[in-house]
Order: sequence, then C-alpha cells, then structure tokens
Amino acid sequence: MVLAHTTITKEDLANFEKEIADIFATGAIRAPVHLRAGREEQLIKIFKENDIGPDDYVFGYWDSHELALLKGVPREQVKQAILDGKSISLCFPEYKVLCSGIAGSLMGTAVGVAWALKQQNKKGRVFIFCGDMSAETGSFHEAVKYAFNFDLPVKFIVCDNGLSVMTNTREVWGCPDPWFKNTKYEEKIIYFKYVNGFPHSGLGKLIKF
Ligand SMILES: Cc1ncc(C[n+]2csc(CCOP(=O)(O)OP(=O)(O)O)c2C)c(N)n1
Repeated sequence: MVLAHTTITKEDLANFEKEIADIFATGAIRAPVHLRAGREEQLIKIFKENDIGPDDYVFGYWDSHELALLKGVPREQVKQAILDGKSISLCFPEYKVLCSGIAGSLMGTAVGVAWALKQQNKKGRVFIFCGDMSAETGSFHEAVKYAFNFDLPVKFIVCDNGLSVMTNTREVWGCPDPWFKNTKYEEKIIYFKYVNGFPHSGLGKLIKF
C-alpha cells in the first residue's frame, strides 16, 4: 500500500482559494492573483497516486497555490507569499516547489533536474504542472520528447480548462484533442480536463487599491 504524503482535502484547497479571493477583493494584494476551482480532486488524486513527497520536485506556473499546499508548504507560508505579491511565481526551494509566471518557461529546467537526478542516482522525481495551451508550446514538445527518449524521471501534468486566458485552445490549433493524444509520449503525461470556477486571473472585476 502506498502511504500518501498529503492529507489535504478538497475542502482545504477550495477554502484556501476562497480566502485568498476575499482578501484580493479588498485590494490588499497589489499584484496579480490566479485562483483555481474545480480541479481539487484531480490534483489530490495525482499527488496520492504518484506518492509525491519531500524528495520530489514540483514545478508550476501562475496558478500554483494548490500545488504548494499539496507539496507540504505550510498554509500560512503560502498565504504570506501571496500577500507579498508572489502568487504567480511561488517559489519554496526548501520544499522543492518552483514556479514561474512566464508561459513556456520551466519545461527545460524540469527536464534538466530530472536528468541530474538520474545521472547522480538521487532519489526523487520531477512533476511539472501546466495548462492546455502551455502544452501546445514548442518548449513542451521538446521537453517531453527528450524526457521520453532518455526515460527521465519526470511527469508532465496537463490541466486542461480549454482556455488560454479567454482564447479557446482547441480552436487555435484546429484539433479537438491535445497533440500528444494516442502518441507514445502519453507515457510521460498525465492529462485531465476541468472547468475553472474562477476567471483566468483575478476575480473578473476591477480591484481598486
Ligand atoms: C511569455 C508569456 N506570454 C504571455 C503570458 C500571459 N499568459 C499568462 S497565462 C496565459 C495562458 C496560458 O494558458 P494555459 O497554458 O492553458 O494555462 P491556464 O489556462 O491553465 O492558466 C498567458 C498567455 C505569460 N504569462 N507569459
């Protein structure tokens, strides 16, 4: 039996995002905040099924509050970082949580870390979480192909909400499915769909400071 590292529940994740939403609405956070709802169960399942723990690295992007909590960063530490304006680039190196607000970044970094772990016979794997449009970038293609070819300890988790900000990802690429569907590269990818209960960024209304 696999002992899951996280004991965080769906309600814990949802309540955290609601709390941040309420604070953001007051104008107290003078920086962008990206909130997510509707994928809590899928994320928890991925952390549990893959037994993601202290030796593993988690990479994410602008929407990583839930990832930091699931990786074990204390709730108050995540909250303080967000209040400090770091919602879109949460980094907690001591917990091996590294995020960036730059679309298309980090794919090579994640694969490089996986390469180093393998070469140095170190414990730990890499999990990089991104959106459906990020999964259509050139850097994602390159990273997945390289990771597959050298069988590196990295998984790419694609959280598909169908949108890139307000653009329909499938319309852009003229294809109902992501490029990797029914390819050998699926071995390195975990894919799920969800509907985001929040707008892409913020609360969908002007917040005045
Ligand atoms: C280099 C760069 N260009 C543009 C943006 C603005 N931007 C932020 S998120 C995003 C869309 C990403 O879509 P997707 O990967 O599907 O992520 P999700 O919908 O899950 O947030 C864009 C264009 C950015 N962060 N970085």
